[in-house]
Amino acid sequence: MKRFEIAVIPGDGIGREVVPAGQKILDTVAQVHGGLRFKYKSYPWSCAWYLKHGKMMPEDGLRRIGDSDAIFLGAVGFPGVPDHISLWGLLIPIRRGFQQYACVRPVRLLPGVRSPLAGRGPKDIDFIVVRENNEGEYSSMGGRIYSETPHEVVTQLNVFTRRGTERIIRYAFELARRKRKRKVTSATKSNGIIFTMPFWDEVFWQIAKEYPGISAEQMHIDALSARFVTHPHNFDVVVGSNLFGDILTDLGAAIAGSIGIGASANLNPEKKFPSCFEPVHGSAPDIAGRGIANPLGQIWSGALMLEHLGYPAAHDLVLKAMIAVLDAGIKTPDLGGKANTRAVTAAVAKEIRRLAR
Ligand code: GGG
Repeated sequence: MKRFEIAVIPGDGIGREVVPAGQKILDTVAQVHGGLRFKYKSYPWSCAWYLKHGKMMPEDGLRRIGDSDAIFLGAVGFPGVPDHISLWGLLIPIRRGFQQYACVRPVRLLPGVRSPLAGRGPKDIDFIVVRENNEGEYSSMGGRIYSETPHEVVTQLNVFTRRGTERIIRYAFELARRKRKRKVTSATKSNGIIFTMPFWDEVFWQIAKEYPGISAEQMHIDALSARFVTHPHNFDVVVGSNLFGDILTDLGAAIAGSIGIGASANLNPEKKFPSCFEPVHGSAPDIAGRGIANPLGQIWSGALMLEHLGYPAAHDLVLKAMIAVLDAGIKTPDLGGKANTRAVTAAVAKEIRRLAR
């Protein structure tokens, strides 16, 4: 029996509703597999925790979860705590402290889901965005002087290291090779951003030479965003900086039907540290507590965790079950359905059991 210790951080808002759904599916997979068990340790770190303790997690938070096999996270952020406090107090320390430099986010229109793009079907939208996750525009370098005076000056430094840029671009090409994808598209903006982005382009083309079997292209982020809408079928793997990757994947989730489905893996590819699996969506305060959040983003993130832990067939099983449930019309309101979180989760679990028989 293989046992995995999972650090669970439900976080805020709908994170507290969809994380138990994801755990239920992981346990269902473990049951039908027979040789796999998950042991969870739950941590209450969140905005509510911040309001009590003045910080998002304890000083030794990373040490407490550092020995786990993976981290299963819901959503971070809630009204009452500024978003930069919650993000920099919890999510970013996890991503950086554990060198989770590759954020992998599949963009796939699943059968049974309608894209807002007219006439597009599952064959048209099926690609992966690789987001740099440790540096770039998400930097704490910069400052603010002469606050609240007419002379106020605010700067924010973008940080692109050679090591960080090379490793994320190489990761994207390696992923393309492993997944038998034909092309890697680089998100850039080297016409307007004159130091970091020409450097990003230079590294991209250097690394591209190492992969003669995979075609490469670069596109300015503005044009690339437009082409997600007009030509989504043209993409296989898209690699972008921290900010570009974040924005592109909200857009990606939207063209794939709903931000509620988008899944994400914050990976430490070397497996020296635990990786963290979380949906693309945030805490959705507008629907939190109503039991109608779409659990599929969290469930799919759990499937990515299974793949990372060495169980690709279990990943495929979860995806197959999700597709069957969507095809049967069992959907939450964000997808035009009437089912609640619990009903969708129960249907996926039932389908997993049926498929495994
Ligand atoms: N489930 C992920 C989550 O809560 N995300 C909130 C957010 O704003 N994330 C920004 C980011 O991923 O950089």
